[in-house]
Amino acid sequence: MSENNPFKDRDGGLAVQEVKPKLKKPPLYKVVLLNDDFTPMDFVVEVLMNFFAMTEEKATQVMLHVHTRGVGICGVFSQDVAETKVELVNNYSREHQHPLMCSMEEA
Ligand code: TYC
Repeated sequence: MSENNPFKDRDGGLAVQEVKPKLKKPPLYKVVLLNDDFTPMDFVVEVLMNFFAMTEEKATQVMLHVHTRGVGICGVFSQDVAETKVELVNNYSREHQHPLMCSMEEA
């Protein structure tokens, strides 16, 4: 019987088109620190260690990069995590009366 024959075309003559999956990967965001002339270097190192889980050595490297180049990456995160980090760092800096600026940009 043709119904049970796997080698026989059973689409009744219809063209069948493959559909691409519509799910996109969620975007990632870089969290960055900006340089300024007033925030003490020690404070920036402390922020990088406490909010971005860096060792003192890595935090010092990143801080010096920001100090000399003007901007540097603290890490790459999902939107929710990046927004939370930016908020926590900026609140912490304001609480300590430092102008340190943390922001995010799409990776
Ligand atoms: N430029 C600051 C100073 O000389 C140090 C500093 C580094 C400030 C990194 C902000 O994101 C920063 N004290």
